Amino acid sequence: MAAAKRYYLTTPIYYVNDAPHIGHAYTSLACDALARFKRLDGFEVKFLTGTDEHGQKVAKAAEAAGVDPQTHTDRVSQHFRDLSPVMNYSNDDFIRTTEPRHARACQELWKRMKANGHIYLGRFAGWYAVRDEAFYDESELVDGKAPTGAEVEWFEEENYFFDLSKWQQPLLDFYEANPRFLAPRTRRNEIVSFVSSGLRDLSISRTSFKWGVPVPDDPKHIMYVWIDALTNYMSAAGFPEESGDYARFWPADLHMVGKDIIRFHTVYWPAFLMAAGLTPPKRVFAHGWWTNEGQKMSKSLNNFITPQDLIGRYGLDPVRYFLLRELPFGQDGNFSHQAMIRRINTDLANDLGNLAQRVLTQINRNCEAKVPQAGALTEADDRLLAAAHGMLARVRAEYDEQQFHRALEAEWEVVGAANRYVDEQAPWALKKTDPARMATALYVLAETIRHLALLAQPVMPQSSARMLDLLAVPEVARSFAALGPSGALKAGTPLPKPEGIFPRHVEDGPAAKAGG
Ligand code: ME8
Repeated sequence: MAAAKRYYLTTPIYYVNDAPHIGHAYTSLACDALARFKRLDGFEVKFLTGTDEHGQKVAKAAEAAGVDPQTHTDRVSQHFRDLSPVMNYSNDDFIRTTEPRHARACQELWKRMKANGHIYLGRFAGWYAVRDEAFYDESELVDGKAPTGAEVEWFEEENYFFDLSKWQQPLLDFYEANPRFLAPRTRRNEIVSFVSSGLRDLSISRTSFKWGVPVPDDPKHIMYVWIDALTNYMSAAGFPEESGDYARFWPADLHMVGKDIIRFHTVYWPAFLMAAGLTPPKRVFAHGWWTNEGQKMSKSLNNFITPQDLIGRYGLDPVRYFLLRELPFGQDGNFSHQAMIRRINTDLANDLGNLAQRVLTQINRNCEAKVPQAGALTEADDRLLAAAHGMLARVRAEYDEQQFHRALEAEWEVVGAANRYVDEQAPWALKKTDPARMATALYVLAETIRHLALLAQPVMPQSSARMLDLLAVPEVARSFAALGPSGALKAGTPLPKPEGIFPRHVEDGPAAKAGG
């Protein structure tokens, strides 16, 4: 039997200090599209997201809200859980770091690192930024603040340390031996140069507050929130149980993260795992940062875009499409309403929507609302069908590099080719003169639309499903196994009455003024 194809991918677990905004939604959306792609491509997928609930930052947010940390985390974590139905995420699990399965995994990881001689007790004195939950060297401070702009405070206490300084060479060897581990390339270079410049041992416990996982055999210490947080990827797989998901899914295929937390994922995390004698994940991809109409999104500017706002205004699938199409994945980019409307009206309404609408309406009118019968194929027919059949290989390669915008570009090249074909073949003009040729051209177009709809499913699940409904493609024929001639539409299949799927966005009312 062929080895099972499995794929385990994760989002960061989000801090429960605030409600989710479009930045959080973006990371999870990219993972959702990839998870859906892999399932359609025959993989058994585990797609994990969740919330990061310990540490000083969360404890302070609870204090500010005037509630105990558990009440606070229960409340805010729910907002992130509720995002799944709002954004139509298909995550298989949602982990909270306050769950018992998580504490157990953290303690086991700690014990293994300790048993292997990589944890020791010492005294820490240095600068700590609660907002980043990170330590900084004196030499890294800029005008008395962290390089990220976060406030730092002097911090001195007895802590457990991890011997990170010993992991410089093993990490460099690991990056060398695993060229796919860290992407995109610019981030890889950044991390290699950071590690090459030398690493210091890392303080990994706290005694000054209690909101965390207790250190095994020394419960006056709690674990540093990043050891705790990173371990979520294993606790959700059932570690340390050797059976079940852990055996089937570890090492994870992909941790998707924002560029702000790449150091934790590509330096600390593989070092912790190697120290515990465990296998690091296969890949970490760090994407870029969204700004809002040119400005950084922040609490002080109160300019966070929420997914709910966007969806209310533009609809879910157009928002999903825009976010993954507009930015080259990996780069920073700017959100603007103007760009959003342009994508909706051009790519979706004019290009794909109009193609489907024109073709399906003609089939409905001129082919008795049934899949037409194709006759002999011309060179132009063969060319368009070959483009449709060739999409999977290209799109798959782009998904495997997390280049979602390029995958969509490849699909829209075929949309463009199909629209040119409609204009050239002008099937509506053949109704009287050459109905057989008209039927063939409409069949070729319907087949092309079937391919486009199947491949658009990961990014726009609802709209693609409606397109496939209009082509009477049964549920069982919607995986990528149905791409190509083997799953071709059958002549004579009755089709439902066509309806528009991607309406143009027309600004009206006060939103128009706010939108710009
Ligand atoms: O860092 N643009 O959680 P967090 C794009 N708990 N992505 C953005 C963004 C923006 N403007 N703002 C946030 C933490 N993100 C830790 C993670 S993982 C073991 C622990 C996304 O709530 C991006 O993915 O601060 C970033 O890495 C993440 O939200 C940070 O979420």
